Amino acid sequence: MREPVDAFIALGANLGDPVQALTHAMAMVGGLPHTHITRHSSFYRSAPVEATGPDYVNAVIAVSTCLCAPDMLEQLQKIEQSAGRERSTRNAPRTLDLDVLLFGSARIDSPALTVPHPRMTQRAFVLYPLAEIAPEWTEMAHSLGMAAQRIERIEPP
Ligand code: A4P
Ligand code: MG
Repeated sequence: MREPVDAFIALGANLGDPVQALTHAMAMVGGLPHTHITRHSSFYRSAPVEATGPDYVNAVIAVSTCLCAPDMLEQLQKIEQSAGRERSTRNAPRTLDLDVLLFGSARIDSPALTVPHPRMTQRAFVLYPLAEIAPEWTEMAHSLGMAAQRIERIEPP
Protein backbone atom coordinates (compact mmCIF):
# COMPACT_ATOMS: atom_id res chain seq x y z
CA MET A 1 0.00 0.00 0.00
CA ARG A 2 1.27 3.47 -0.96
CA GLU A 3 1.74 6.15 1.66
CA PRO A 4 -1.24 8.54 1.82
CA VAL A 5 -0.95 11.79 -0.13
CA ASP A 6 -2.85 15.05 0.46
CA ALA A 7 -4.54 16.10 -2.77
CA PHE A 8 -6.84 18.98 -3.70
CA ILE A 9 -9.73 18.52 -6.12
CA ALA A 10 -11.81 21.28 -7.73
CA LEU A 11 -15.49 20.71 -8.39
CA GLY A 12 -17.61 22.74 -10.81
CA ALA A 13 -20.99 22.55 -12.53
CA ASN A 14 -23.30 24.92 -14.42
CA LEU A 15 -26.02 22.63 -15.81
CA GLY A 16 -28.83 20.79 -14.04
CA ASP A 17 -28.77 21.23 -10.25
CA PRO A 18 -25.14 22.22 -9.55
CA VAL A 19 -25.42 22.30 -5.74
CA GLN A 20 -26.93 18.81 -5.71
CA ALA A 21 -24.31 17.58 -8.21
CA LEU A 22 -21.41 18.91 -6.12
CA THR A 23 -22.87 17.54 -2.89
CA HIS A 24 -23.28 14.10 -4.46
CA ALA A 25 -19.83 14.21 -6.06
CA MET A 26 -18.20 15.00 -2.72
CA ALA A 27 -19.83 11.92 -1.21
CA MET A 28 -18.65 9.82 -4.16
CA VAL A 29 -15.04 11.06 -3.89
CA GLY A 30 -15.11 10.45 -0.14
CA GLY A 31 -16.25 6.89 -0.86
CA LEU A 32 -13.38 6.03 -3.24
CA PRO A 33 -11.08 3.23 -2.13
CA HIS A 34 -8.31 4.26 0.29
CA THR A 35 -9.51 7.88 0.17
CA HIS A 36 -11.18 10.20 2.63
CA ILE A 37 -12.08 13.88 2.59
CA THR A 38 -10.13 15.92 5.13
CA ARG A 39 -11.53 19.41 4.38
CA HIS A 40 -14.11 20.99 2.12
CA SER A 41 -14.74 24.60 1.15
CA SER A 42 -18.06 26.42 0.97
CA PHE A 43 -19.86 26.53 -2.35
CA TYR A 44 -19.26 29.60 -4.52
CA ARG A 45 -21.35 31.00 -7.36
CA SER A 46 -19.13 32.30 -10.19
CA ALA A 47 -19.47 33.84 -13.64
CA PRO A 48 -18.23 31.57 -16.45
CA VAL A 49 -14.54 32.22 -17.21
CA GLU A 50 -13.50 31.81 -20.86
CA ALA A 51 -16.83 30.05 -21.25
CA THR A 52 -20.51 30.70 -21.88
CA GLY A 53 -23.71 29.52 -20.23
CA PRO A 54 -25.23 29.84 -16.77
CA ASP A 55 -23.25 30.77 -13.65
CA TYR A 56 -21.15 27.99 -12.15
CA VAL A 57 -21.16 26.58 -8.67
CA ASN A 58 -17.59 25.75 -7.59
CA ALA A 59 -15.93 24.21 -4.53
CA VAL A 60 -12.63 22.59 -3.55
CA ILE A 61 -12.01 19.56 -1.35
CA ALA A 62 -8.86 18.18 0.26
CA VAL A 63 -8.48 14.41 0.34
CA SER A 64 -6.02 11.99 1.86
CA THR A 65 -5.58 9.15 -0.61
CA CYS A 66 -3.45 6.09 -1.24
CA LEU A 67 -4.49 6.04 -4.91
CA CYS A 68 -1.86 7.12 -7.45
CA ALA A 69 -2.68 10.26 -9.46
CA PRO A 70 -3.66 8.49 -12.73
CA ASP A 71 -6.01 6.18 -10.80
CA MET A 72 -7.53 9.18 -9.03
CA LEU A 73 -8.13 10.90 -12.40
CA GLU A 74 -9.76 7.74 -13.76
CA GLN A 75 -12.07 7.55 -10.73
CA LEU A 76 -12.95 11.25 -11.01
CA GLN A 77 -13.84 10.83 -14.69
CA LYS A 78 -16.13 7.90 -13.78
CA ILE A 79 -17.90 10.13 -11.26
CA GLU A 80 -18.26 12.84 -13.94
CA GLN A 81 -19.78 10.27 -16.30
CA SER A 82 -22.22 9.07 -13.64
CA ALA A 83 -23.39 12.69 -13.30
CA GLY A 84 -24.24 12.73 -17.01
CA ARG A 85 -21.17 14.68 -18.13
CA GLU A 86 -20.98 15.06 -21.90
CA ARG A 87 -17.71 16.17 -23.50
CA SER A 88 -18.50 18.35 -26.51
CA THR A 89 -16.22 21.35 -26.87
CA ARG A 90 -13.64 22.63 -24.43
CA ASN A 91 -15.15 24.70 -21.62
CA ALA A 92 -18.68 23.73 -22.70
CA PRO A 93 -21.35 23.95 -19.97
CA ARG A 94 -21.26 20.81 -17.84
CA THR A 95 -23.20 18.87 -15.21
CA LEU A 96 -19.95 18.13 -13.32
CA ASP A 97 -16.23 18.85 -13.74
CA LEU A 98 -13.67 17.36 -11.37
CA ASP A 99 -10.08 18.57 -11.74
CA VAL A 100 -6.97 17.53 -9.82
CA LEU A 101 -5.39 20.77 -8.61
CA LEU A 102 -2.53 19.45 -6.50
CA PHE A 103 -1.38 15.94 -5.65
CA GLY A 104 1.03 16.15 -2.73
CA SER A 105 4.21 17.69 -4.12
CA ALA A 106 3.89 15.81 -7.43
CA ARG A 107 4.70 17.48 -10.72
CA ILE A 108 3.06 15.57 -13.55
CA ASP A 109 3.11 16.42 -17.24
CA SER A 110 1.64 13.50 -19.16
CA PRO A 111 -0.84 13.68 -22.06
CA ALA A 112 -3.74 12.82 -19.73
CA LEU A 113 -2.74 14.69 -16.59
CA THR A 114 -1.00 17.96 -15.74
CA VAL A 115 -0.43 18.69 -12.03
CA PRO A 116 -0.41 21.27 -10.56
CA HIS A 117 -3.42 22.23 -12.69
CA PRO A 118 -1.96 24.68 -15.24
CA ARG A 119 -4.74 27.29 -14.99
CA MET A 120 -5.44 27.18 -11.25
CA THR A 121 -3.50 30.33 -10.34
CA GLN A 122 -5.47 32.47 -12.83
CA ARG A 123 -8.91 31.52 -11.58
CA ALA A 124 -10.82 33.06 -8.72
CA PHE A 125 -13.32 30.17 -8.81
CA VAL A 126 -10.44 27.84 -7.85
CA LEU A 127 -8.34 30.08 -5.58
CA TYR A 128 -11.11 31.44 -3.31
CA PRO A 129 -12.44 28.03 -2.26
CA LEU A 130 -8.89 26.63 -2.12
CA ALA A 131 -7.75 29.45 0.18
CA GLU A 132 -10.65 28.69 2.52
CA ILE A 133 -9.18 25.23 3.27
CA ALA A 134 -5.48 25.96 2.51
CA PRO A 135 -4.76 29.48 3.82
CA GLU A 136 -1.32 29.61 2.17
CA TRP A 137 -3.23 30.40 -1.07
CA THR A 138 -5.06 33.43 0.40
CA GLU A 139 -2.62 36.07 -0.83
CA MET A 140 -2.72 34.72 -4.37
CA ALA A 141 -6.53 34.58 -4.30
CA HIS A 142 -6.75 38.19 -3.15
CA SER A 143 -4.24 39.29 -5.78
CA LEU A 144 -6.75 38.22 -8.47
CA GLY A 145 -9.55 40.26 -6.95
CA MET A 146 -13.20 39.32 -6.92
CA ALA A 147 -14.15 42.20 -9.25
CA ALA A 148 -12.45 40.93 -12.39
CA GLN A 149 -14.04 37.47 -12.07
CA ARG A 150 -17.40 37.69 -10.36
CA ILE A 151 -17.60 35.19 -7.49
CA GLU A 152 -19.63 35.04 -4.28
CA ARG A 153 -19.82 32.57 -1.45
CA ILE A 154 -23.18 30.83 -1.25
CA GLU A 155 -24.53 31.02 2.28
CA PRO A 156 -25.45 27.61 3.67
CA PRO A 157 -29.27 27.18 3.98
N1 A4P B 1 -6.41 16.75 -17.65
C1 A4P B 1 -5.12 17.17 -17.64
N2 A4P B 1 -4.76 17.57 -16.43
C2 A4P B 1 -5.86 17.42 -15.63
C3 A4P B 1 -6.09 17.66 -14.23
N3 A4P B 1 -5.11 18.17 -13.43
N4 A4P B 1 -7.32 17.37 -13.74
C4 A4P B 1 -7.07 16.26 -18.86
C5 A4P B 1 -8.31 16.87 -14.54
N5 A4P B 1 -8.14 16.61 -15.88
C6 A4P B 1 -6.92 16.88 -16.40
O1 A4P B 1 -10.69 17.83 -19.40
C7 A4P B 1 -9.93 17.61 -20.57
C8 A4P B 1 -8.78 16.67 -20.26
O2 A4P B 1 -7.91 17.30 -19.34
C9 A4P B 1 -9.17 15.37 -19.56
O3 A4P B 1 -9.42 14.35 -20.48
C10 A4P B 1 -7.95 15.04 -18.70
O4 A4P B 1 -7.24 13.91 -19.20
P1 A4P B 1 -12.24 17.92 -19.49
O5 A4P B 1 -12.74 17.99 -18.08
O6 A4P B 1 -12.73 16.87 -20.38
O7 A4P B 1 -12.46 19.27 -20.30
P2 A4P B 1 -12.62 20.75 -19.80
O8 A4P B 1 -12.91 20.79 -18.33
O9 A4P B 1 -13.58 21.43 -20.73
O10 A4P B 1 -11.21 21.31 -20.08
P3 A4P B 1 -10.27 21.85 -19.01
O11 A4P B 1 -8.99 22.12 -19.73
O12 A4P B 1 -10.22 20.96 -17.81
O13 A4P B 1 -11.00 23.19 -18.65
P4 A4P B 1 -10.76 23.99 -17.36
O14 A4P B 1 -9.50 24.77 -17.52
O15 A4P B 1 -10.93 23.12 -16.17
O16 A4P B 1 -11.92 25.04 -17.45
N6 A4P B 1 -15.76 29.13 -15.15
C11 A4P B 1 -16.24 29.04 -13.89
N7 A4P B 1 -16.78 30.12 -13.29
N8 A4P B 1 -16.20 27.86 -13.19
C12 A4P B 1 -15.66 26.71 -13.75
O17 A4P B 1 -15.64 25.66 -13.09
N9 A4P B 1 -14.54 25.73 -15.68
C13 A4P B 1 -14.00 25.82 -16.90
C14 A4P B 1 -13.26 24.66 -17.43
C15 A4P B 1 -14.07 27.07 -17.67
N10 A4P B 1 -14.70 28.15 -16.97
C16 A4P B 1 -15.20 28.03 -15.75
C17 A4P B 1 -15.13 26.78 -15.08
MG1 MG C 1 -11.92 19.34 -16.36
